Amino acid sequence: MAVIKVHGIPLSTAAARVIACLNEKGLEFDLIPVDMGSGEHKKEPFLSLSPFGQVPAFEDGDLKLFESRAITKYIAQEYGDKGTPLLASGKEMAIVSVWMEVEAHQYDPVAMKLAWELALKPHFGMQVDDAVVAENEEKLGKVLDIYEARLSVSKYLGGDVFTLADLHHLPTLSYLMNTQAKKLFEPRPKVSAWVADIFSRPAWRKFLELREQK
Ligand SMILES: N[C@@H](CCC(=O)N[C@@H](CS)C(=O)NCC(=O)O)C(=O)O
Repeated sequence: MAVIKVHGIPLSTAAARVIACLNEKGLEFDLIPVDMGSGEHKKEPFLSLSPFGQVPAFEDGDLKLFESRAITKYIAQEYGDKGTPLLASGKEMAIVSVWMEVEAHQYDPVAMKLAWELALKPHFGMQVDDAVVAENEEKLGKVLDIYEARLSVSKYLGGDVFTLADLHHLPTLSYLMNTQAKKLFEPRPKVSAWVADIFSRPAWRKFLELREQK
C-alpha cells in the first residue's frame, strides 16, 4: 500500500489535477474511489478528510489535505528533488504564482461551466443549457486572448519551463478540446501549440490511460 492516498475519481477535474502532479513527480499512490453517485462524498468518513464534501481528499502519511491546488503545491514543494520541478524560485516563482492565480480565478470558473455543459452533462444524459454555453464561450474567448498574448512572449504560462501554472489547466482543457469549445482554441496559434505541448507530456498521458481504465 502506498503512503500517498488520493480519494476521488479520475472523472473529477480536481482529482485529475492532483494525479497529474503525482505522475510528473513519479510518485506512487493509491487512488481510493469515492462513490459520488450515492453521495459518499457528503457523508462521514469522507467529510473528515474534505469538510466541503468535494473530491479530491489527499493523505501523505499523517498529513491530510483537500483543495487540489494546495495539494499540488504541497507535492511540488515536499518532493522538490523528484521528477519535474513544477515550481521556480524568487522572481520567477512570483510570475508562476500570477499564472496559477489566473488559472484559478479567470480561466477555471469559465472553463468548468463549459466542461460541465458540453462534456459532463452529455456524459450523464442531462440537457445542455445553450444560454450558459454561449455566455461562457464569449468569456473564455476573452481569457484566451490574454493567454495568446502571454504565450507569444513565453513558451509556458509561468516562463520558459512547464510548471504548476500549466499543469493546473490540463483536466479542464482535456474536456473542452473534445467539445465544440475547441473552436475557441483553434484560431489562437500560440494557445493551440501550448495545449498540444502540455497534452503530450508522458505524465498526462499516463493519467489519461488511468481515466480510460476506470
Ligand atoms: N476547489 C476544489 C474544487 C473541488 C471540486 O469542485 N470537486 C468536484 C469534482 S471536480 C466535487 O467534488 N463536486 C461535488 C460537489 O461539489 O458536491 C478543488 O480544487 O479541490
